[in-house]
Order: sequence, then C-alpha cells, then structure tokens
Amino acid sequence: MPELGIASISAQEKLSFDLFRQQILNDYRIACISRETSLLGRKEVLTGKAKFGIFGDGKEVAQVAMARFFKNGDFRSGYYRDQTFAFAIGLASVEQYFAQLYSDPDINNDPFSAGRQMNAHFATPNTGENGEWADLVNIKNNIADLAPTAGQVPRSIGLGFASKLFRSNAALKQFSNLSDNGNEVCFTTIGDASTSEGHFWETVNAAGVLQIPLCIFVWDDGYGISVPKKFQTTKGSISDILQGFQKQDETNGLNIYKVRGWDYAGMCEAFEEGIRIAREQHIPCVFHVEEITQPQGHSTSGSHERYKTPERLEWEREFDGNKKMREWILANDLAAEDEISALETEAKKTVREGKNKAWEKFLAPIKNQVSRTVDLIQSMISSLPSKAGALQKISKDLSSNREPLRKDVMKTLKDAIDIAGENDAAYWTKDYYHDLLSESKSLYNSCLYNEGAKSALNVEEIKVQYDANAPLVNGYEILNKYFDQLFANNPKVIAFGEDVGYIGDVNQGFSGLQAKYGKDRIFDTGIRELTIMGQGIGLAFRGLRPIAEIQYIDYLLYGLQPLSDDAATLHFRTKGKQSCPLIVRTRGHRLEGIWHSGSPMGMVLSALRGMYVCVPRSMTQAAGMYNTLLKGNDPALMVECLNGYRLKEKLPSNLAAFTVPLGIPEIIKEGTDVTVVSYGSTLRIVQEAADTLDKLGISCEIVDVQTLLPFDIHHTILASLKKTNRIVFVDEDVPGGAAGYMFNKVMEEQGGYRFLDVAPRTITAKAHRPSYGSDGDYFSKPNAEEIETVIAEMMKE
Ligand SMILES: Cc1ncc(C[n+]2csc(CCOP(=O)(O)OP(=O)(O)O)c2C)c(N)n1
Ligand SMILES: [Mg+2]
Repeated sequence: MPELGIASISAQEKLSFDLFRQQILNDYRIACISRETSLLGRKEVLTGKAKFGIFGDGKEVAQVAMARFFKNGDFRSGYYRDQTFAFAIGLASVEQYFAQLYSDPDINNDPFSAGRQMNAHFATPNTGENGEWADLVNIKNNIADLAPTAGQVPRSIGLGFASKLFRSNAALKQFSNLSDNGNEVCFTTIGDASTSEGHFWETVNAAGVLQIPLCIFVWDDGYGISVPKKFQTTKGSISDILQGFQKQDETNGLNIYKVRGWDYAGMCEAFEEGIRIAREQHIPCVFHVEEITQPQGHSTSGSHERYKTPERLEWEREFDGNKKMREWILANDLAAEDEISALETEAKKTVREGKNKAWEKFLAPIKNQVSRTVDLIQSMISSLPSKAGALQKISKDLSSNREPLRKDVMKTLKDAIDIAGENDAAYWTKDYYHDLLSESKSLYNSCLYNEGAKSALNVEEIKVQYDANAPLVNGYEILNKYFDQLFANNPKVIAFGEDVGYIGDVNQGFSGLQAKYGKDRIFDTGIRELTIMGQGIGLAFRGLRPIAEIQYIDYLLYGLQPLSDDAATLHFRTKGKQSCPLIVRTRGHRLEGIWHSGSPMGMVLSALRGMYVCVPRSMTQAAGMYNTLLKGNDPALMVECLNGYRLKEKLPSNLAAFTVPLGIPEIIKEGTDVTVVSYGSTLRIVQEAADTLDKLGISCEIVDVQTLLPFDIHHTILASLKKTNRIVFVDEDVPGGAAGYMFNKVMEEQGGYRFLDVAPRTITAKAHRPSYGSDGDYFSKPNAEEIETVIAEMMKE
C-alpha cells in the first residue's frame, strides 16, 4: 500500500484535512457511480434497450485523479473509455449518459450528439447559437469523441499548440474568450493497443518538436479487444520504448511518467507534476497508466473470458481500481466502513434513477407517436370497414410493442396508407406520416454544414473589381498579394505546412510573408500530413482560422483520415454544437508522373461530405473563395491548379474584400450546340478544344462548376442544357469519379435527362495513374483532340 502521498496537494491547495477527506470521498463516490453506470449500461444492451455499449469500468480511479487537474479553459480529446472523467468534471450526468446510450435524438437529453454517436462520446459547444465563438476560457472543453482508434490524437496537437500561439502572439491577446495567455492544457487519452497506430507516433514526435502543453494519458489494460500487449508494443511497454523522447535539460522532448492505474495517490502526484509543467512551461508529457483492468471486458460485443487466462482474470479482480481505492481509504482512516457502504448504496440509487429517467424521456415522444398513429388508424377503420381486419392488425402490433422505435411508427403509418390505397380516409394519416418524415430530417440528417449565420452559402457576394490600368501578373503573385492583405487584416489566420514558412510554399504563395508577419503566423512543419491536418483541426476548434497545407493533392491520402472522420463530421455528429473552420490548401491535377499529377476528386467527394470542396480555375477565383470561406464556420478543401501559378491574371483592386459564392458555376464561354462541364486545370484543355471546334462551326458553351461541394445549387447547368440539348462532363479523375458525380447531379437531381437530344458523355482520365512525361500525360489524361472527337461525334448523332 503506498503512503498517503498527497500531502503536497493538500499543502498546495491549502485544504483542511476535512476538505481533503471530502474530496477523496467524492472521488470515490464518482468512481462508484461510474462503475454502476457501466454495470447497468451493459444490462441495458443485453436486454435490447440499447444497441451497443462500451464502458469505462476499470479506469475509474485513474480518471478521478486526472480530473483533479483539469481546469476551466482546458481541452480534452479522448476516447470512449472516459466516462468517469466526464462525470468527475461535471461534463455529463448519469441521465445524459444513458440518453446517449439509448440514442435519444433530443439534444436536450443527449447534449453531446443528440443520439448521433455511441455512448461515452462527449462534447461541449465551441460556438453559440449564431455561430459566434463561445467563451472557451470559462468552461471545461471537450472536442467530440470519435471511434477510430487513435483518431483523437492528431488534433490534440492543434489544441495544445493554440496555447503556444496565444501566449507568444501579442495580436491574439485581445481574444480573451479564447485563451488566458496560453495557460490551457490539452489532455488526450488513448488505449494501450491504439498506441500501435502511426497517429500516436507522429503526434508524440510533433509534440516533442513543437513543445506544447499536451498531456497524453495511455490507459494500459493490456489488451486491444482480444490482442495482448506483446503483439502491440515493442518490449511490451510504451513508456519504456518512449524513453528516447524524454526531454533532457538542453533538449526538447516530452516528460514520460509510469504510474499504476489502481494507485490513486501515486497518480495524483505524477499528474500534478506533469500537468503543472505542461501548463507553465509548455513541455508535453505522457502518462503511461499501467495495471488497469476491464471488469466487464472490452464491450457488449463479446466476453473476455474467451481470451484472458483464469490467472489474468483473477489478477484483474484483485487489482480492481475501485477495490484498491476503497482499501486505501480504510487503511488511511479517511472513512469508516459504514460511511463507505452508505456512499456505495447511494451511488447505486443515483444511477438507477438517472437511467430510469433517461429511458422515460427517450420513450415519451415515441409513445405519443404510437398513440397518435393508433388513433389515426382507428378513425380510418370507421371509414373503411372492408379493410378493418388488416388495419386492426397493424394497429395492434404497434400498440403491443413494449419498446417501440420511431421506425416502427413509420412502418405502421406507411402500411396503413398502402392498405387504404387511393382513399380520402388516409388523408390525415398521410399528413402525419409526412410531418414525421420532415421531423426526422432535422433529428437525423441535419447539420452536415453550418445552416445559419455562419454558413458560407449565406455570405454576400462582392464582385471582383479592377483598376483601369490593372497590371497582368503571375497567378502566384495574385495569391501572394492576397495573403499579404489577409494576414494584415485578420490576426486569427495562420498558415503552415511543409515548406510554407521560410520559402513561402513551393509555389511562392507565401513568399516573404513569414519575414513580414512572423513565425507564429506562417511556418514550416515536419513531413507529417496526418498531424498537419490534426494540428489544423485543433487550431480551428480553438477559434483560430488555420490554412493547413498538403503540398500536392496526391498526398492528401496521408491526411485524409482526420479530415474524413473528424473535420467533416464534427458539426454533424454534435448536431451543430461544434464547428471546425479549417481550410486545407493544396494544389494539383497537372504536373508529371503518378504522384504529382493525380486528381483524386472522386475520393475527395466521397470522403469529405461535410467539407466544402473548391476547385478554382485561377488564383483570382481562389482568393475570392478564401474570402468566402473565412466568413463561414465550415471546413473546406481548396485545390489550386498547379499549372496556373505562372499564367498571367489581371490584378484585382479589391483582393481582400471580393467574394466568390460557393455552388455557383460560371459560364466562361457562351455557345449554342453543346454544354461542356468541367473545372480547374482541365478547363484550359476544354477551352483549346472549343476554339478548334468553333472553327469547325460547332459552338461549345463551357461551364466552370467552381466548387464540387456544394454543386450548382441554382441549376445553372440545367439552364445551359435546355439551350444546347447536348452535354459532356470532362475532368482528370478516373472514369466514374468526379465526372460521374457531376453526371449524376445534373441528370438525376436536376432532371437533365429530359432535355437531351443525344446521349450524354463523360470524358475522364484513364483508370490507371498518369504515366510520366508529356506524352504520358497526353495519353493518360483527357486531351483537346479527344474532346474535339467526342463532341464532333455528338453533333452527328
Ligand atoms: C481504426 C480502428 N481500427 C479498429 C477499430 C476497432 N476497435 C475498437 S476498440 C479496439 C481496441 C482498442 O484497444 P485499446 O487502444 O487498448 O483501448 P481499450 O479499448 O483497451 O481501452 C479496436 C481494435 C477501431 N475502432 N478503429
Ligand atoms: Mg487496451
């Protein structure tokens, strides 16, 4: 049994012994509440009231210790084991916890995700009702949890790094709702097995380089589902192999601590030290919390008796954290047996009551729907006696369902409507069915993007302007001048990535700007696309406006996971409570060879719903799109044309102000015979083909879609098609990629098929990656001659 060992805390916080004792008993009470929540939660799943459950049993003591050092303004980026921490910091009540377990779609009941996420996925709002940034300094912040293992880790770099910027950059001091001089620490939690992921290693390395207030807690229960540590971690110990990262006096690095998950006092001591140093000196740390147990195994989807030995199971019973903490309290005379027993009994009652309340609240609106449905069917029966039998049956089936769901109601209503056929008796039933369908959209399908004041789609259009003698300059110079003005005007904007700082990016967009605006604003990073994206997500979450670079779109794959799983889903999975206005800047489409000329736009479109995707044809259009995006709260991907940086463009006079609206295509050449839809670099090939076709008497109308997400919201393309009755979609993605997407949008969503005189076409790159060299490019990607041939054929049909 360790010594009491918390004298330092007591002295530091100047607590009387009694207060100190009360705090410990409160921690133990929370540990008991959390354990009971896990036990009852599992039962709810096994009896069918919830679909799936994953619980924090075994990690209680470590988390009440950790919670002692989490202050207002701090950030947690964790995973599904952290319920005890959530209870301890007052983030979640038992009732809210169960509401989420039941997938209650009422945001008042599950304030974290409105039933959109599994249990133990917590979140606190980072914006207010109108999308304004919340007062993050006075709350305990939680960025929404997510299930992909280690997915929570890369963004913690940005959450910690923001503190560094707020401390060092005087221009940011004015944002007192976002930071208190960079004193905020980010806690990130991860399971032992998930440290095998590259995410973890990239993050640890970046944190060591950057020196940020990041505290990583590894909950080491020895298993990742059934796979033991020896298959996960070299030497079976994450803290041992991290030793090379240990910070020394004259080096950067992290502080590495090894503690035992049942040793409350030992953990309090280590956490206090590591977190204090992180907060004060911005030195990151890793707490390897060993000897943690899983009393109920991994989740409700299996039993750990299948893969743990009897000896291991016996050890887990013996070293159960709650049991050990109880023994420690008794051994140190902090409470008597009956006081502890009373506390344990009370904890069980609290959980039972919370659970029951959550269930009643979850069921109440569904019960109302059931009774309304039954009433409607009963009145149909009186008007349709010939269908009484069938209607009575479905009505009875529904009313006898003891645990009905919304889908049972919908199915019954639809069945009733079908049974009635074309009959007025079903009028009110149909009406109610449609009401519920529209309610379900708000409950289950809303908030993919910001929908209100901070929607980029609501940004007012300001037209680009030119002086009479506007000079022609290179495309990259347009961007360079644009970024210069942007950085002068908006202190929240920062840009970073590989080669972005000192040389000002590989195409000189930021050339000279680091020297002008400082290394806090425009800077280089390591080659680590995954955590560059994470860094951007964390910074955006904290109210800054990061522009994070992926050098070429071919390397977006490395950074795609946090964008797809996290940035793109954050607003949706918190039902609008969290936003992440990250701009990912990249370039691509046209250079040479497999990894410098890809155009994986179909991949982007499938993976990044929830982000905007801009494909500007010129750097002027790009600048206008940046302006639009920076007024909204949603994340976006900007794909600049690699072959556009050295093309001449007229320099606008209102670079900092003009906006390009999203989802509005532009007709860049009018024509009468065929509508050619394209975007980005390919437009130049299309233009070349159109010029040749003009000479042959074939008139092409060229439409630049400008943004793929959103896509042509006012159906500009349909209007063009109505005029030409012929359409071809051209791009450099694989067949069926983004051209297929555009085809689907215009043909199905816009109903374009009704206006066709000839079969519509797509012209794309070949299915393989582009071959190297100019000829490789010519034969891999659509070329002007191919476009001319296809269009000439269409004219003959
Ligand atoms: C990327 C990814 N791969 C696999 C899974 C399935 N999965 C969920 S939890 C888990 C084990 C995680 O073990 P560990 O990190 O030790 O955390 P623990 O559950 O033990 O606390 C796995 C493989 C997942 N969620 N995400
Ligand atoms: Mg584990």
